[in-house]
Amino acid sequence: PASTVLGYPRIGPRRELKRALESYWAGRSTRAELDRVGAELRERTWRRLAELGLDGLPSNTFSLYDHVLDTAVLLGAVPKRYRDAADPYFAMARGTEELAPLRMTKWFDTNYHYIVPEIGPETVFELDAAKPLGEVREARALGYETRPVVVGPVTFLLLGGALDRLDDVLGPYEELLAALAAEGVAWVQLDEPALVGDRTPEELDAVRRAYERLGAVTARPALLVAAPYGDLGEALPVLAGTPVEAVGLDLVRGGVPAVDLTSKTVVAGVVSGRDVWRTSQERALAALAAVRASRVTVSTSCSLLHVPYTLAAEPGLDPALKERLAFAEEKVAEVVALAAADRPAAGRIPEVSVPPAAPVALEERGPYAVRAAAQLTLPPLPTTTIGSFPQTGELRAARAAVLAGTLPQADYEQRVEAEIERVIRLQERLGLDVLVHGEPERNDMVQYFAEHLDGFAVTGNGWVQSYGSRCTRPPILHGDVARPAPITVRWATYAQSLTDRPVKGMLTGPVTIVAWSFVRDDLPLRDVVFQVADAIRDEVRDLEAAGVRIIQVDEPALRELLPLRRAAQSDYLEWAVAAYRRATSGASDHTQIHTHLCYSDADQILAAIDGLDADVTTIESARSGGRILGSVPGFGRGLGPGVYDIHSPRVPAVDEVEALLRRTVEALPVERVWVNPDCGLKTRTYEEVEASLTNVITATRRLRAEL
Ligand code: THG
Ligand code: ZN
Repeated sequence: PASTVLGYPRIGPRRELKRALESYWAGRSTRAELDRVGAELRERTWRRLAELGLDGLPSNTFSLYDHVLDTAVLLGAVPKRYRDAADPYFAMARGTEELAPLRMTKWFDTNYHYIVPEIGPETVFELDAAKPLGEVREARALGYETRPVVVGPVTFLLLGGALDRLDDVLGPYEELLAALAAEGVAWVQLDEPALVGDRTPEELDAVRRAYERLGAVTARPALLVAAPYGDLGEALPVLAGTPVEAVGLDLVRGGVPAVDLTSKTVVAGVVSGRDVWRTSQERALAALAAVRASRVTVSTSCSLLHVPYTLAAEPGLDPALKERLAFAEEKVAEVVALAAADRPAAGRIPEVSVPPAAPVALEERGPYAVRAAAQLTLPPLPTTTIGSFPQTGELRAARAAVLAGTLPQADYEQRVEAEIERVIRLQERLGLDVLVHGEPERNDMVQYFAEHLDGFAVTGNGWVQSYGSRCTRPPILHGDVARPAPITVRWATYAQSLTDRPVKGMLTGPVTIVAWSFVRDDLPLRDVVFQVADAIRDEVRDLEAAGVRIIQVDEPALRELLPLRRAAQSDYLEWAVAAYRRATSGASDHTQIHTHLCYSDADQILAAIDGLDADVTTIESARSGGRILGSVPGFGRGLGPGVYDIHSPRVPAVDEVEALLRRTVEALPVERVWVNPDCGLKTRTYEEVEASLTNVITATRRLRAEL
């Protein structure tokens, strides 16, 4: 069979795009220089894919910021207010002095974030095909015929909350197909990941109408509708009934469908684009053999956007582990090899099933009322922060110098201590009630814990795009997790030694550590998360034993791992909550447990947040003034709805914070309200942080004076 991939990383093997973007944004380089870097990266990708022997090369998988934003531009969905900006594309992505950016949120159940299309009744869809046409021509000039990739109409509109505009948006899609055909393009790929979630009959009808209409375009490329991240379920027969020539199936997460596809090409995603493990040839070949289609093309389950470029850039990884791994280039090679291999006769796909670990009985903490009475006494409306303070360039440079061997570890630790002292003094001066040490020792919280736990490996260059120019280096969780020694205790106790005010211990929760890592697939995810929970549980106990009275265990990714299908959600939430309680229930009643959750779309998981049973929950909801959790029956514990948005450099006015706090204490019993920013302060400057927190404390004092 033929071979292809649904998409490819685009940040550059050495994050060339990140550098070029940040230099352009800072005014240090021109748009032409940025575009040149983009062109180089595209050329390099096509050349590499061709060298590796891949038949079907995708194009338009490159993006300067985000492919959903690219699709909005393609369709003319650029809100009016951005059109006069110096650079409307980046104005939408990042905002300007005058304009807030478009909203950004998580892409399905991944750690990638996309820009949410803003589609209103005033939106006029109008094709601007410059980018996909440009990439097709660019590749052709290099000698490559490509298959442009575009987000499909149903997914695009569902992401923008505007499926009712289907008839309007299909016009530009039809024109796009015609324009690509005129350019001599043979295939186009429309990505429809929204179809692997639960869809209503109306939404399925929209799928039918969309692909009937696009199929009816007289002169058009062949259509591949790709559905990454899961099983198409009831959407597959709908798609199969339309004139599309090919469907892309995720056969890693989804099963081989029983649906008869003998009139279609199946682009069989048998190589996972979501993990870093080598593909089992046996399983992949069996899946390929089981597909009933007129033609099968071997492919990845989704875009390779979610994995690093190549293992070749990881000389530091243990060779035995490396044997088990495949990054993007190695996965392309697997696709090519599978396409060349002989297909066995249709057989059963070998199951990998491991019995889940037996549940362990853990002692539970006392009821909230008992705990609250035993915990520290604080002033009403206690003020605190989420944990991180600005990461200075000096500290990042110092960490790099330790790695390079040019700075002794002891010198580095002294610098970390100096930074902790500065953060403690600042918080004392500002008048915060519950202090933090500021986390200067952590590059990324997940990376930091992974570096200190057994069972994880960290990469040197394994960058994966999170959003725009921002990347993370997900650790690889490959073995049994254990905590060989306390991790955070020395920094927490150092910070506490500097002040009489309580200092919170800061930990990351088990679900988040796993969600932001590449995880072994030979154990049920639940069991892996429980292993991490047990390591965190040990750390909680050690912090407590060292005299720390408040411990925060964050779970910002709790929502992210929520399965896309409702049927699987309650099981997930049950074990995710159990894992959190396993991590925290070793604390005695007099230790106050805090948690922090990012992202305001918490509505779907409110009961689970309640189930975490934390004494205090801080959550990103600067805009909803405590409405969210206050409205949950039974959410009777401490709550800190963020009083300002740290994602923007704007300093909130005292009156603004005061008004928000007033609304909060009207909605919630005042003795349960905490006052805090809505997220960590790591990406802000000290200047912004000082100004913002000063205003938060002034506002809090005004309210306190009335109590
Ligand atoms: N850590 C991890 N994943 C995350 C977040 C995180 N996913 C969700 C959310 N937070 C994503 N946000 C960011 C914010 C900033 C950065 C990355 C993801 C960032 N990264 C640095 C960069 O690209 O320059 C590199 C950081 C490093 O040195 O490790 O700024 O907090 N795992
Ligand atoms: Zn947060």
